[in-house]
Amino acid sequence: MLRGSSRVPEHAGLSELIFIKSFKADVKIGLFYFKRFMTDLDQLVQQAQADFAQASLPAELENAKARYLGKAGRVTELLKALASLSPEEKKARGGQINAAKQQVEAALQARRQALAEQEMQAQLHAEALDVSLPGRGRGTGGLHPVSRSMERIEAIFGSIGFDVADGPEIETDWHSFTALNNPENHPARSMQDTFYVDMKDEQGRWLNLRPHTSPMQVRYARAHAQKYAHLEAQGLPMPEIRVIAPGRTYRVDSDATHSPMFHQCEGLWIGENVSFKDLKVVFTQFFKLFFETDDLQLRFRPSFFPFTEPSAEVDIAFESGPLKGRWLEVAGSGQVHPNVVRNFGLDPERYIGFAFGIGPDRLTMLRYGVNDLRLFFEGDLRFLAQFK
Ligand code: 2U9
Repeated sequence: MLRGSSRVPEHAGLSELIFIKSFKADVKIGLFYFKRFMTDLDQLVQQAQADFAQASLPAELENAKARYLGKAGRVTELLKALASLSPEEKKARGGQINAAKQQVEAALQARRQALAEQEMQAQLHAEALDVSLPGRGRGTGGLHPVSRSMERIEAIFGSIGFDVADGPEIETDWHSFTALNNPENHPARSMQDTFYVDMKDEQGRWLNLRPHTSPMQVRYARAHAQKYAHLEAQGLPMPEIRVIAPGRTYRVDSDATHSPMFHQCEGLWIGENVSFKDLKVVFTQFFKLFFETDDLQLRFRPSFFPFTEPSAEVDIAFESGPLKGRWLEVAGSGQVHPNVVRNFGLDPERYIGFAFGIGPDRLTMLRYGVNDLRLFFEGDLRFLAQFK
C-alpha cells in the first residue's frame, strides 16, 4: 500500500489528477506515520533492553518483563490495538509489532540466562571448596567411663571364674522382692524407692523397673538348679553357682551421688562349701585389680539386707594416692539368706554361699576423681571426651 508510484500517468483527467494528488498526500501521511511507528517500536525495544539490563535480580527482571509483555504490557497493548485496524494495516503493523516482540523476548531470555549464570557463579563462590585442604575428620568416639568400668569388672570376675548374667529391666514383683526374702507389705521394701510400671504380672501385681540386679541372679540360679536337678536326684553335687549380674537399675532418687538410673554389679557364689573367707579373698583381689594397686586394705562392717544374713558393708582404704587413709564404702555383701536359697529351688541345708553388690558408678567416680555422679549421665562431650 505504501509503495505506490509517484509518477502521474499522462492520460489522467482532472478528477483523476485530484485523486492522484490526494493519493500522494495519503502516501506521504502514511509514510510519516509508518516511520514514526517504526521509530516508536525501535525505542520500545531499546527501552526494554535497557530495563532488562538494569534488573540485577530475577524478581526485578520479571517485573520489567510484565511492563512489556504482561497482560497490560506495552507490547501487548500494541497488539490489542490492532483489532481496530483494517486487515491490510493489521497485517503490516502486526508483523512489525511481532518482530519487535521477538526482540524484546530475546532480550529477556538473554538477561534471564545472564542472571542465572551470575547466581550460579555467586553460589559457587560462596560454597567454594578447597579440595587441597586437609580434612577436618570426625574424631573417634570412646566408651563411656561407666561402660569402661563395667568391662573391667566383667573381665576381672571372669578371670576368677564368674559367669555374666543378663536379664530384663522390667521385672515382676516376685523376682525383685519376694524371692529375695522381702515379702509383700514388709517394711524392708521401703529401703528401695521403686518405680512401678503401669502393667501387671500374671499374679496381678504391678511390674517394676528393677531396683537392683538381684532378679537376674534369681533367674540364673533357678535355671542352674533346674539344669542340674538330675544330679541332685542321684545325690551328686551340682556345679557351683558363680555369677555376676551387671546392668542398669532404677530408684526414685536424685542428687549429686544418686541418679534415678544407676548401675549395679551384683555377684553370687553358691556351693556346698563357700564361706565369708572366700568372699574376702575375692573382694580383696577384685579391688586390687580394679584400682591397679596392692596398697589397699579392706574391712567388713555389720549391716542389714533382707536377702543376706549376716550382712556387711565393705570399705576399702588406699595406703597411697589422693584418697590415702580414708575408709571408702564400696560394696555390700553377706551370706545368702536360707529363704533365698530355697527360692532358687535348692536345699539351704546343703547349699550356702555369699552375695555382694558393688556400684560401678561409684567405683568410676573413685577411679577418675569425679565428685558429681550426674556428670556421667548428662551426655556433655566436654566431660566424656576426657575418658578416651
Ligand atoms: C541374690 C541374693 C542376694 C546382693 C547384695 C548388696 C549386698 C549391696 C549395694 C551395693 C552398691 C547396692 O549398688 S549398690 O548401692 N548392694 O549392698 N547387694 S548383698 O545380694 C544378693 C543378690 C542376689 C540372689
